Amino acid sequence: MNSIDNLSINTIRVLSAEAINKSNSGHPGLPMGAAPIAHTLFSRHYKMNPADIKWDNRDRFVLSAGHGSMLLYTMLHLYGMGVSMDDIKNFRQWQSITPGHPEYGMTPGVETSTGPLGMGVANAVGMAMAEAHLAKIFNRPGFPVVDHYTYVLTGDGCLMEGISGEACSLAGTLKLGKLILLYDKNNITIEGDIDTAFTEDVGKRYEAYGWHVQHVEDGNTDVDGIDKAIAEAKKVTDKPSIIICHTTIGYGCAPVAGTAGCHGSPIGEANLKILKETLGFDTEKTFYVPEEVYAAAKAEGDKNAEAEKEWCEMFAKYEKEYPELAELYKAYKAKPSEEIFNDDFYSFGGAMATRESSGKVLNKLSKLVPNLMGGSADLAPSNKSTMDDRPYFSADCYEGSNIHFGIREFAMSGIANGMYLHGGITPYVATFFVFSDYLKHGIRLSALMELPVMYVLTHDSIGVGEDGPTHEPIEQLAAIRSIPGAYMWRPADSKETAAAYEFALTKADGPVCMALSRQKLPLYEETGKAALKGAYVMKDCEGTPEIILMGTGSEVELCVKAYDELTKAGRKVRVVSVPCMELFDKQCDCYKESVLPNACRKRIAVEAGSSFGWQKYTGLDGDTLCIDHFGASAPAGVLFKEFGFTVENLVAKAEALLNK
Ligand SMILES: Cc1ncc(C[n+]2csc(CCOP(=O)(O)OP(=O)(O)O)c2C)c(N)n1
Ligand SMILES: [Mg+2]
Repeated sequence: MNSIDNLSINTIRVLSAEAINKSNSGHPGLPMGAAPIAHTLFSRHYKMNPADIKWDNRDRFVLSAGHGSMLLYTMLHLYGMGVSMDDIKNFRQWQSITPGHPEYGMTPGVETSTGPLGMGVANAVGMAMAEAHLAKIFNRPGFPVVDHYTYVLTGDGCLMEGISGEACSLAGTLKLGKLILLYDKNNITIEGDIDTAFTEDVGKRYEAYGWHVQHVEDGNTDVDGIDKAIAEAKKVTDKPSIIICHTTIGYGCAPVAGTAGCHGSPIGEANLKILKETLGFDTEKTFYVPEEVYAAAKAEGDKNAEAEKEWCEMFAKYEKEYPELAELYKAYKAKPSEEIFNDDFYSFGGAMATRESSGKVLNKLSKLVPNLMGGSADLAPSNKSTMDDRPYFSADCYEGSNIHFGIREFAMSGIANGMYLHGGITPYVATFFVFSDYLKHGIRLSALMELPVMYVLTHDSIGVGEDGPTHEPIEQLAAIRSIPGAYMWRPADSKETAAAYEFALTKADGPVCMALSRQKLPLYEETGKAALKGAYVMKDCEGTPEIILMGTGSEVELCVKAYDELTKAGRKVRVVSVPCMELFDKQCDCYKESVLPNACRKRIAVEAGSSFGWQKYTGLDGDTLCIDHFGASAPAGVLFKEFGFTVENLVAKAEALLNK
């Protein structure tokens, strides 16, 4: 290690600890211990241009151990990537761009929101998959248009979490050679020594996943060792790499080093003084960065700016040599044109299950949206989630765009988020709706980051029948509806399903979750683009209705049949289809009033799921026909009948309400 390395690393340690002291909250242990890893990566390998942080061909860096955010902010500051010294001083404060954990969209240079341990690893796997796919599609001899590494830094916690195991197992199978995981192995987590809960040989586990495994025994000082390991990892092109760096949490400050105490508490003034003295810093200077540290970082940035310049020149030649590919490259980065959502897109043969409709839509889109990429957690035949005209993505076929995720729902969601974050890919994932709980945190992060990832969630109710309560979604609709920014669709027919896709691909600013039926549903005249309002009048009466029946998905059919009966009996009835509550809630007041007029307070919500949440539309004077228990195992028809989803029961409920 030369003196500038030493000075830079110690600057990272001191600045991070100092900012955390100032905010009186944060996690100093990781930045102090992992400073050599971050410094070596940034100063010798990480390809990015501070003047153009979003350069397509930059390396991606994910700090999966998001609690170590101050390490990332310090690096972004030193390398001139949009974080000022004032931002550092405002760590964790109201409206600062240096929040407690890295937040995508809030800080330039933050590639994904991290903090939920392990999730960043799945994001990184998604980014590496996107890179491999795009490279295969676009690169030509002499034109490495897409050619970058994805680095992810984890602690012990990320590698204990199941999601990282799921994602890394898949990454091994896919031989993602440009994925490099840097493991800050300090053997400490919040409760102390990892021996109490984590004794396996992680290296051997990763070897078994098919990864290239290296150790750096002295991660505290051996910059050349870390450098060599990264260089070595880059040379291994047919396996992802893990570099296990043995470090000391809180390195540099004897009273706290190696203890869990410095994981998540500021080290305090006295210890900061000790840290500065130990590392040879002037204790009188605060928030101090030596000029030569800035200068070295700037020199590195300038070198990278040159790399982007060369890339741009190469791309200009590529545009001449491969004009069609260059056009396609631009199309991959854009949203699809609204014109593709035409009558043909909305035309279907007749009655079918909405999972079937979704399969048909995906196959239409396959021809219209070239960057569509996705798949299922081993349920593709049931989810109807395969694009028939495209190959599967595999180590031998990175051009493929169907994905076998394996039975790994949670990683699948994190990978899809990573693919979207990479750019150039429109991702979708699929599984049974009931297992949305397995990947729910991925949906939450899609929503938090405003990523319009599509979640194809089939077998949406007790309609699954014989598989019984473990497979019958009940509370899942309410659960996803409760996530701010997520769009929960439950289409009544094929055309509403098509609308869900149109919305996802053109307007959505968050995940679009589609609950799709296993069983056949009718095809209605009234549906189609009307569904883009979230809720709309499907059947109506003269004047103000006496009662409104609101339904979603398969229960719209029940509402329509009950409407016929009640209308015959002289009642003034309206049916409202509610494919997406969140979208309806965003409409103007006058539209909402036109669908659910204040004057009609007798309203019944009909949905084969939890009644939770429907009260916002039914109010105090309405009623629900829902399911507030876990269902049962029997043929679907029997279950619907036994749980009251019959025309007679709905008509009786309506009459009771009308006569109240
Ligand atoms: C999914 C998840 N579970 C729990 C936490 C709370 N948590 C934050 S950091 C941490 C310990 C992490 O240990 P390690 O990764 O080794 O970091 P270090 O203590 O070495 O900084 C825990 C349990 C979290 N952020 N995410
Ligand atoms: Mg640790």
